[in-house]
Amino acid sequence: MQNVEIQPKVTFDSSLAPNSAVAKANVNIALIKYWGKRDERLILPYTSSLSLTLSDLYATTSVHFDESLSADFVTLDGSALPTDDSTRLRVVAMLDLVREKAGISTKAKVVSHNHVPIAAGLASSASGSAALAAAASYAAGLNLTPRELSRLARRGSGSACRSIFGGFVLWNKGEDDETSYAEPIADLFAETAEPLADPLSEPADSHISASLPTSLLSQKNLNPAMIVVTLDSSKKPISSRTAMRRTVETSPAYMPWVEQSKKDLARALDAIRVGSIEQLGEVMEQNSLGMHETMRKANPPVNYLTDKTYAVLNAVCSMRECGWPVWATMDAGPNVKVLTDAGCAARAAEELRGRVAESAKFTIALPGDGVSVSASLKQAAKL
Ligand code: 2P0
Repeated sequence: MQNVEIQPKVTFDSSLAPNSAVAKANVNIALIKYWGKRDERLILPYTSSLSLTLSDLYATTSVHFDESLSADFVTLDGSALPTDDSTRLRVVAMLDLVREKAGISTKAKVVSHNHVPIAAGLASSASGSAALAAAASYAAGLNLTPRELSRLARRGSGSACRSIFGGFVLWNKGEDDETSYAEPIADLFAETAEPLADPLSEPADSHISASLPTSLLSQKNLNPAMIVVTLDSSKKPISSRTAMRRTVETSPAYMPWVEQSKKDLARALDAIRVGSIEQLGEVMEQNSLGMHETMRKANPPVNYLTDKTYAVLNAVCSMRECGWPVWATMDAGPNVKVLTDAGCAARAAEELRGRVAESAKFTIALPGDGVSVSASLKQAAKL
């Protein structure tokens, strides 16, 4: 099977009317997780994280700054959001950041659509915040670089900074607002020159790119796919923002996980470098289980995983024992994402379906592109 061609960068179309823009951003799944902030206002994380942006699961957002508006007007999936709605307040906070940077006070109309089926059980905050940051900054005339755009998206929702880019993406935790941003692994691998002395040594904390080699770097042998196993698509009992805070404040397992996460990240980057899906899958699964362990030890405990989750996990493990290249990762919910090779994803999904007694929905997702801002999206997005 051929590698999937993806466009990791941001693409802009300069034919948009002044004051308005439409952006499309894909969801991303963390392979090495972001869990916990050391600065809540700036959304600076304790750990660097690594994700895969997925295709065909995305948000589209249009922003129009309009002098005739007396307040920001926000619609989500066709419904106008009430003034005190928490999602609307987060949108307005992002608009305020953009207005401050652009030196304007004009109110905006924001129209956003999730093209992530609710039944997929995937969080849409990353794609939604990334699309909003891209559309709003473009409409306000800010000529942001992709890195600046990633930093801006981070302020809306941490994981959104990764949805700015396509393919494998690294979020450097950084030290401050300026140094905490995501970048495509494809760039990282193309830019750096020095070989790694020891691929398992800890990466430089805030700037992992500095420790990555160029010459050996190739993603040729990796054709990743994600099988999304949706067990439950209802709203989570506790928001990830609240659960993260509680974990940082009360879980004795949290700081050890932060330390382990540095090693996991180095191992995952090395796996991508050498094209080993086995190594990537193993470290991804362990990192996710470790994150959930930190939550279980919080006070009071947070438990997103259910009996159904464990049933799928057991099936994944038993498939692996039979030689299938499948590894599981779970986020702030009971659903399971299974990393596999795209060449066998359809067969692996069928095999897994046969082994899981629970009723579940199976979706196969391939790597997707970075955010795009384009006039032609307007029609496609029905905005
Ligand atoms: C991640 N998650 O790395 C992790 C793994 C959930 C589990 O990022 O508070 O919506 O807006 O920064 O980005 C979900 O958290 O949280 C998340 P905020 P976000 O994908």
